[in-house]
Amino acid sequence: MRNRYGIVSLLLIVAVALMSVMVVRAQDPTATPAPTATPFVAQVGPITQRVLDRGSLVCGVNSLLPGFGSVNDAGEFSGFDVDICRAVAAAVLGDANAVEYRPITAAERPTVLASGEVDMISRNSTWTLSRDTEWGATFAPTTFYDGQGVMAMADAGFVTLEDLEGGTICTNAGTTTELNITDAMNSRGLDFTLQTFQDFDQVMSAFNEGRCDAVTTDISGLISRQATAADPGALQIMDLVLSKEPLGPLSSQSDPNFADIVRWTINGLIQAEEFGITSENIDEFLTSEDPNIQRFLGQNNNPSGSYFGIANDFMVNVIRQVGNYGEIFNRNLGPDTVFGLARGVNDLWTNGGLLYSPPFR
Ligand SMILES: N[C@@H](CCC(=O)N[C@@H](CS)C(=O)NCC(=O)O)C(=O)O
Repeated sequence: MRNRYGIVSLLLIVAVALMSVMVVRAQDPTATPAPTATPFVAQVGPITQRVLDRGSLVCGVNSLLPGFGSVNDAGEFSGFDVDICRAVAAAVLGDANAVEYRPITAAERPTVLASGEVDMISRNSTWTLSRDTEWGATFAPTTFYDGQGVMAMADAGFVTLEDLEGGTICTNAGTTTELNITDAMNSRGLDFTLQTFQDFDQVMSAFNEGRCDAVTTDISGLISRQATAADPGALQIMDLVLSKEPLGPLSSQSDPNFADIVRWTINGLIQAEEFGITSENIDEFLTSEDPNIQRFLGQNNNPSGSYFGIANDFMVNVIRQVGNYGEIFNRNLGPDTVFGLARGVNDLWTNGGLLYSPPFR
């Protein structure tokens, strides 16, 4: 009994002591104020600002990879990676056509990113640890999950890497491809000669002249080259996947605001497909009662693009002018194109693929 009174009195003493400290603090003008939530104010970064000032986005692209990035005789660029540049221009400037394309080789990527010659790169680029750090890059979410393959003449009848022992394999310089093929051959104890060229046109010329027994690069690149060759049936993509090649856009890590815009534009393309919002039906969704869709499209005073200091309804511009991820894929690479690619792993997570957007909230 006595013990219980003791505990109660001790608790009372502690409570009174705590209250007096709180009263003293409340009266003391020098005491640190209790933290209160300050409203978030978006800071537009230097790359976003220069895009806004210039009125156009400078995008580093491939000009030699039909389906992903190529240029026609009229100087017009098109392809899956090119559409990603267009989506970012629509997000920042409200105009998907406000893009200056800068064709770059694989090896030029780190230099043009560091010099600020381009605002971003969308050029079949693999996200790796060393590039993320050494290049001072921020990679956006992967837009195309790929792997490295090998292509040879169909009549050579090559099936495994062992069939290439002692041969010459060709690829382009400054790529993940060089290291992957070297690892794959060395780990099997297979001798070979690696010959690299500045770009893939040169690789294919050497191959067609019989100076390479096989060429190696991303499977998407091989499919592109095979589909646009004079005689596609003469070429054979071997049934091998040598590596993981998660391809996507990148920008300089010096501007996290711009990198966020690129990141959420890609997420938005994926999310739009998941919601079933397309360039054709976007207007019907503007009056949607669904709070998730209102937030996504920045309707009904819900913040969206305002988080980055750009148009609050940035995703409306993107979807209306460029379409959702599925539209971009199908237009450039899908069953109705010469490439005839199936979605495979590049499908939404809800269809068994790897594409998954974090929530817009
Ligand atoms: N994804 C790899 C390879 C990228 C690459 O350069 N691929 C070749 C073949 S698909 C290419 O784009 N060639 C065209 C060129 O070099 O201009 C990387 O990021 O290093």
